Amino acid sequence: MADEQDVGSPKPSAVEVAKTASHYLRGDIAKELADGVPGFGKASVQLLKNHGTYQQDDREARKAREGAKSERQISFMIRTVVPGGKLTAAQLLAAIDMGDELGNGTIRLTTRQSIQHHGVVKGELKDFMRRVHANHLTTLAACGDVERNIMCCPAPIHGNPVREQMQAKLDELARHLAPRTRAYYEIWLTDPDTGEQQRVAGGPEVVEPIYGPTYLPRKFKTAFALPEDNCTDIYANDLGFLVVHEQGRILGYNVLAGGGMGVTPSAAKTFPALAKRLGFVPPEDVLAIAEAIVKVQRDHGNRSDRKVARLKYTIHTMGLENFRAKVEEYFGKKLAPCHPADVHGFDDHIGWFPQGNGKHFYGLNVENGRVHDSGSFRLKTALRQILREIAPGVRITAHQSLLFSDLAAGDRDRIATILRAHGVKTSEEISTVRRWSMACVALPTCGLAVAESERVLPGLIDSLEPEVAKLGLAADAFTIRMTGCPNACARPYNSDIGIVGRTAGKYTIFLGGRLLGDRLNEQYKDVVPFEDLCREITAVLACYKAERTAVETLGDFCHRKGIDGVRSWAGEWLAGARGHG
Ligand code: SRM
Ligand code: SF4
Repeated sequence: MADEQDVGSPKPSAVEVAKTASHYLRGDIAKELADGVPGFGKASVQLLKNHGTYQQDDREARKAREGAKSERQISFMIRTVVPGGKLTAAQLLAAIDMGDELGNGTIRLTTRQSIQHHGVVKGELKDFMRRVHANHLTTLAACGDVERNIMCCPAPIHGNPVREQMQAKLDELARHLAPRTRAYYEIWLTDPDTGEQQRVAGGPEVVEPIYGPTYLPRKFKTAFALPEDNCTDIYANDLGFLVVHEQGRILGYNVLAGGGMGVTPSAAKTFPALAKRLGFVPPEDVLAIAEAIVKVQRDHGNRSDRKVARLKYTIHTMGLENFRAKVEEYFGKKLAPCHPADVHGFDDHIGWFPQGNGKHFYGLNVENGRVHDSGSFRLKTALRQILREIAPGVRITAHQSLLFSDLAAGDRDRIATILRAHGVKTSEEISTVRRWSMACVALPTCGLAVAESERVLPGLIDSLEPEVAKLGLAADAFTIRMTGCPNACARPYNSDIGIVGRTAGKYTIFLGGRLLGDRLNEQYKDVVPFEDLCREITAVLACYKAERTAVETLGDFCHRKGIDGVRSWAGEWLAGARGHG
């Protein structure tokens, strides 16, 4: 079965064929789960994504075994849905335990506020899903051709009705767009002894009132954000709800549609896109407009070529006006024009803040979202202690980090003491450049990676830190986002500096996006060896330092000066012609 590669064929892609035949995502998963071999067949591998799991093999282990021609060492990545990133201390503790007992001993906080586990073997998948369910979470629709984990600003600020109502709306929408299939409960949550399901959806048979039997043509992502705080990167989502508020009251939401980052450089028809401003809805219409847009994508998205099946391509093909008209038809009324409100701020919520009810919250920067113990760095053990002894509320940010809420004043020192005792820097002790950096998973687990990301970005930041300090830019906030391939899981195409894997050990550098996430960056240099990245970026920063205006951010400066202008200035700097090379 050719999976996501079908090009331009009018016949449905192989994934569509598998979904159609699956009877609401059942397929042969249950049968193959019990067949005693380490992996699943091709159709099941595709269907399993909708259940939140990817069949993978450790690519390094495979390489090491190549001579022996042994079988692939198959294991599974499992993603858990965490709407708005909101968890309890007990839930995060349980997730850490599951990583130790059934996974590879780590957990990964993702760029969409959810949790990934790696290295779960087939024989333990069912146990894993049952434990996720017992932890009051699910993996259903964490991946696959459905609405994914919906993002929302996680700041746990009390007494702010705008934030509270936005977060409540997210919960409502997440429930509304969740798949209804009972397949998940049948396959994963049926008691092996009694045959009883842990939870049974109502009704005699599965009906997917929103998705229908073939679900969506491709993944679908939604985020909520505030104009003054776009920490969820709303413009990178298929669907965005930007809160419009005045005097502590939500007037409604600007609806944004058609954002997405992934590209296939060899396919010119693919492109990253920022979401387009579609219209304005009052709060009571959020569910209906979301459903209308999802259904337009369901009925008009490309089901033969998965490379151009995301909503951004549907809009591109239909044209924005035709798309809006079609959405209005499904919505049953005209959309009001967008309110002028737009994003103008961004807060990663890292550090110590009052939360509005006499308590505080603390944002802990987790480098690239990886929770692990390694040598003297024991973040996982430190987290266990914080979660057990202080039992804070927990939020995952869209920047792969953690917020602890409901803290008393004295908890600040307790947390710092626990972190330091485990070799973990507090958020106040890390550099600004590290704080605003983010990398995708990439090697060794991601089957699409062409270059390293998570494992090499910390080293790159180590080398950049002294250069940034020498230039006097240590306090400047700019985003550095790295990915191991152009699929762009760390959203590199709207960052100040994007570093995208091109081939083993080589990267493309992009410049000119910005913290606000409302502008795409442009290619600056291609096929740059990893070992040259620090020098290349330092040259750009030197240019910024020399020629910026007093108020300009790095991205705004690169955008104003132009990529060619930066390239030529930095080239002279690198050649020593500007005295620092
Ligand atoms: Fe992603 C595929 C990891 C956020 C765009 N992404 C993958 C897979 C499942 C690889 C695969 O298909 O075999 C990666 C799993 C690797 C592993 O071993 O864990 C993977 N994506 C991730 C995560 C874990 C990166 C991270 O470091 O946090 C993020 C999980 C989010 C979540 O919790 O749901 C993750 N992926 C994103 C984002 C960012 C976002 O959504 O805000 C994007 C760009 C936005 C977008 O969707 O356009 C993103 N991932 C992709 C794409 C390209 C999609 C496209 O339309 O071109 C793929 C490949 C695909 O779908 O064919 C992909
Ligand atoms: Fe894998 Fe590419 Fe996504 Fe990184 S960007 S996790 S390498 S698919």
